[in-house]
Amino acid sequence: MKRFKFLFAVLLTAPSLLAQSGTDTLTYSKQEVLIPMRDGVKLNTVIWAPIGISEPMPFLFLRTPYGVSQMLSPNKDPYISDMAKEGYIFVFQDIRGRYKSEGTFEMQRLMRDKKDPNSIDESTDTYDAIAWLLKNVPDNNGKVGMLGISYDGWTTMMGTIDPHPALKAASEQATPSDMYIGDDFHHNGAFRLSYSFEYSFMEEFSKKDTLFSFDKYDTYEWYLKLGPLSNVNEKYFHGKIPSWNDFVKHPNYDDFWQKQSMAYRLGIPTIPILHVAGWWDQEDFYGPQKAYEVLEKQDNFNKNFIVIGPWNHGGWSRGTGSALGNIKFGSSTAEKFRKEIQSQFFAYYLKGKGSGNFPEAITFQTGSNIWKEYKSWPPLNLTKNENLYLNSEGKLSFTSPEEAQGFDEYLSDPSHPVPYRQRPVEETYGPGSRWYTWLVQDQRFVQDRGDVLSWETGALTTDIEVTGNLIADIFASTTGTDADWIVKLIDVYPEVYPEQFNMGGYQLMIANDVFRGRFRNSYSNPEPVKPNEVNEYRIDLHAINHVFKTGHKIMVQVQSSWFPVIDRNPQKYVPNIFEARESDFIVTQQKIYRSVKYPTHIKLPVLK
Ligand code: PG9
Repeated sequence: MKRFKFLFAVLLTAPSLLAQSGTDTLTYSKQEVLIPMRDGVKLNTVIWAPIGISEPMPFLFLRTPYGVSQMLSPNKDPYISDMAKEGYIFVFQDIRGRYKSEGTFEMQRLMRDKKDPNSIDESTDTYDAIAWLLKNVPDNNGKVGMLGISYDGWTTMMGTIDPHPALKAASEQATPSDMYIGDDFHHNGAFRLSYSFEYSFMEEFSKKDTLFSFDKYDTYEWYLKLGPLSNVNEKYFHGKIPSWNDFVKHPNYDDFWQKQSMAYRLGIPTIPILHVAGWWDQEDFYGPQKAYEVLEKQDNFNKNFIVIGPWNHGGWSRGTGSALGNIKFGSSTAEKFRKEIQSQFFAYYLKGKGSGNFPEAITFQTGSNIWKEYKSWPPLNLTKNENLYLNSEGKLSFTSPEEAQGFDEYLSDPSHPVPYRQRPVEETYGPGSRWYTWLVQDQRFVQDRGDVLSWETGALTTDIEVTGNLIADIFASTTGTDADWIVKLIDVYPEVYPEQFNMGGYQLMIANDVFRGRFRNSYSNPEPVKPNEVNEYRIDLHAINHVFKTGHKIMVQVQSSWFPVIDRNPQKYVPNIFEARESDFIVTQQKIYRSVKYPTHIKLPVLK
């Protein structure tokens, strides 16, 4: 995540001093150096060292594609300022091919061939940088911690693979874990068009972040006019954006995506890792939970931890975290994370301070707005699965349907796709963008569309606490030969809500995801859907920890487009959607079943 783009630049020559006023802040010196890697490529690195401290200090190391020269002094950057007061040597590095570093950038570079002694990857770059720092930076205590958010979380994870022995702790925060299944570029095989288009251009057009220049403020309209995805290279990228070429070349879950995934890369954990995720992370919600899960299976020394809070992408690194959009949490959740969780984690493992008694999982339970601790994540034996069924007349209930033939239907028209957020859909990272809070937008903005179906419970007479993984079990048919199914689980606030008047009747998404029908049997070998055949789609809606409060209602919405964050499914099966022609996009009729034979439902882990 590019955290620093709104912060003003600090221009310094190396080395220099940054005087701080106040009694509880340290003074840091800044030095910018080029660190040679094993293949001779030099990586630009900024070192902020505390001045006038008598004991040797550990390093906190962050590696990023987003440019380190302009990053703020650690005691001015809210993400790390609490730790800056304690004293660390902060090291920020431009990864290969980005900003002032030499070499070539490769999006989430694959792992090196370990048989080739000259091969490199992000792990060897981390290793080489640490070796250099230990030798060349005075007054270090020989210990290194790594941290970072999103791409920088991913580089943190890469640093933990074959780690340098001095690497003693790491906190990956919102790392992507699988770009095909659940993170930035695809969800369940459905392509995240606007994000992937804009991000790949931003990173690969030049060495420095560059926003694509849209000729429309409302990119919904721009992407619609774009037409089939083949127009991207034909009209704009001309084959010059490597990641886009990879998207086109690898439409299915092949070796390329599998080898990128954490499941493929990670082995047995050898150092303590704190994973951090946000419930409303619009980019990498799946990633940190997956990385935690993969390592947890082999965590023999019990040092794999997870924290999940009420945040958007990186929301824990800035501000108080007492609200997200309209949603209030009643306390400063981000400040608590930085002061009481992140700082203490590194203080213990890098300085030996504190008890080291870290709970396995800490989550902020939404709805009730309280912090929880669990011995495992998701917790075992606390919940039982209860099914919430779609019923006739838009009703949702814990009773299964009795109708023999029940279904609801809508037309899905690729020339009039459902917007994923309220228009205008500003450029993702562009001025005035509401990208950052779209997951908490009031879903009433689409409820009246004929191609969005809703089912709702009555007002709840008791609180319902849901903790753990949700599955949507959808029975659906289409008149086409492919279809997308988007499922949203929504907390509907009471119509009159005196605690916060603008939340009256608010439809807050608690869980959601999209599934591309062609992948119902395999992500690697897609198959056409048979027109009018009823298929069962089991869609992972991921984990939640939420209390649906008394007086609220629960709602489920289903739709077949989410544009332009998800590309339009042509709805006529073509082997590669990136090569679909305009004429392949067809209007289809979708049916969602709610009958004895086909009881569409959401499986909820409800507190026993
Ligand atoms: N979500 C961004 C990203 C990470 C890794 C790969 C591609 C994109 C980020 O915020 O860094």
